[in-house]
Amino acid sequence: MQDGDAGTFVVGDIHGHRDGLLAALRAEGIVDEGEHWDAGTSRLWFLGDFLDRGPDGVGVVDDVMRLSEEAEEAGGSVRALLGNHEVLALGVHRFGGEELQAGLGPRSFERSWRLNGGVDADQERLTEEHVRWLCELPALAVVDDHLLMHSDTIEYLSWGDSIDEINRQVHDLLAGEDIEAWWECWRRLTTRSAFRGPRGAQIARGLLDLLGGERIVHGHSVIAEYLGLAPAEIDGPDLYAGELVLGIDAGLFAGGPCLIVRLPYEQPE
Ligand SMILES: [Mn+2]
Repeated sequence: MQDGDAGTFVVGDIHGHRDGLLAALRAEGIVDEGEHWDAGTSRLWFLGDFLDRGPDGVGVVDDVMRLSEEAEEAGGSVRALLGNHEVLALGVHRFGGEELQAGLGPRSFERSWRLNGGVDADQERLTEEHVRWLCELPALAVVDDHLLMHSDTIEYLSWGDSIDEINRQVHDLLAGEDIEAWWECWRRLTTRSAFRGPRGAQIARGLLDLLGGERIVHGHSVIAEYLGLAPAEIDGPDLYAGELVLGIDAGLFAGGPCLIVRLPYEQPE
């Protein structure tokens, strides 16, 4: 990539599909044939969900950690948000099959992780360095007037009413050993579809007014399911809710493409 092409890019849920990610980054000119950062001063944001559902979640985390170092040396950046599957897999790493107390029948991180595409090889290969890096990921960020979030939910607001406060609360709970707080984090980040439906635009507007940014960009919810299509039929992100919200998860794990979206996104004619 020529440095005049530098920009801000976002990519959604990789879910262990390392080959699909690297192929998409090569096609966009963000990495070279040797899979090294080739995007100069560009900025690349991952919206979380590196782990589970696919063969090589830890390999994806390794790539993102490596690319963030390479990008920084080139004057660019690679950053990432926390996804619900990071909380789930880290919850298994920390609490294993420990049962939660109150509730509706037996619950543990291990049981939920198994039901949600957990991959044994990821647990075996998670190092303390990975765990530290993942636990430091922010839940939310505003970049170039875009509010970046993993999940299309307003449950983030249960941790605070500013990005700094929400990120601090999530960071602190992941630094702690309170299994109930961890579980609430997983549960909240697993909710979705807050900006769909007749009140979607109004809810998105309220969230932007509170947290900042002019447009929400999220992953987590596979576009094809809202459009009544198969994931393989998707070829771009989904701009909806009065153009206030951009969904970028095209369902790589389910046979969809790995979308790498340049911001600001402009809807094709
Ligand atoms: Mn997710």
